[in-house]
Amino acid sequence: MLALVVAAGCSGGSKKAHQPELRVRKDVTQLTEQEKRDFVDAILKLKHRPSPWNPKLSYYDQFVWWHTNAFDCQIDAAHMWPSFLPWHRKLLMLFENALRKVSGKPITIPYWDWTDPNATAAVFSPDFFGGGGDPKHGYAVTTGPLRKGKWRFNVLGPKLNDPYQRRYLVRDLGSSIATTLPTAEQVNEALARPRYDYPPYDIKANIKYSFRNFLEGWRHAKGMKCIKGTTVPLVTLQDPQQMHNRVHLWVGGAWDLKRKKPRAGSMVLNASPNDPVFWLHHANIDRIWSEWERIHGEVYEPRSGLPNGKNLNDTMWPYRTIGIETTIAQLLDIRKLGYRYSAP
Ligand SMILES: [Cu+2]
Repeated sequence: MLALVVAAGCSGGSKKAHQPELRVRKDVTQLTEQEKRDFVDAILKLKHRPSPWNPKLSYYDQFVWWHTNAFDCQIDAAHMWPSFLPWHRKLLMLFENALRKVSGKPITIPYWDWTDPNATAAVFSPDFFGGGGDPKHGYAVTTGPLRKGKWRFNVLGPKLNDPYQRRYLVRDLGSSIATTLPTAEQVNEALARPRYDYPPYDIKANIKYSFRNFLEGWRHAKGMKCIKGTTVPLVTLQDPQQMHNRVHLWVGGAWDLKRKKPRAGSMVLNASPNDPVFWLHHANIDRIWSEWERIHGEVYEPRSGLPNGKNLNDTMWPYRTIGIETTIAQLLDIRKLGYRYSAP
């Protein structure tokens, strides 16, 4: 459980200590038709296998459950803190291993470079992840392998976060809330941030210095609050969120903003991994982090002072609950973890 299963095979016949071959996560535009089919098929399979950690959930839904419950105030593991990036890095690794296990194929998660219109078109094509929602059908996705009737949600966030409790994929690509995706210039701006994170190490960390908060995308935040057991960022949907957050908003969309409970698509909710685009988006976020690390070094802060699960040498929820004692420090070097990203 602890050790990462690295792709089999070492290059060369040398008996000297050799480096295992690195897995390569490709740009979505580099995938062959067969690789696209294999990726989607493996996702569909995961949805029908039981989770090895909780027999009540499917293997796929286990990941949705973890992401959703990471917002529990007692846990508060995965967002609005420096642990945002390592937490999702570990989640992607477990998800990638799960895809390999159910498919028996050397699958890697492709990344969606949303600064490239060709990549965006490839992601939302009918033979891959399907298109946007149909406004005549409540913005339900009605095309592709994840369409309504084919792909059902079993894990939903609390009503506070997801008042409509829909069980099918809802998207409104590029709607009024976020009409454009982040640009390559903005990615470069992120890469130029001098520090991994910056006090107070949360949603309010100064984005002049904090790479993590710049990339996570909180803007004009007033803080965080525990409401009915769930950590809620004190921002409004209308606030111009950027980078990672903006991509979630661009895919999901939000409308009827004047309502007390505005409607928002699946990617905007705490249970956002219900839209498998989540994985391609987060692979890209992880790739940008690895780029920043290449430039600035594998540095993480803080070393101490934050609640458990957020400091350099802490283990993280939920991984520690399934026997994975990996610390944040052990998640900083992707080559040591056995993978790299291909150039776009
Ligand atoms: Cu997330």
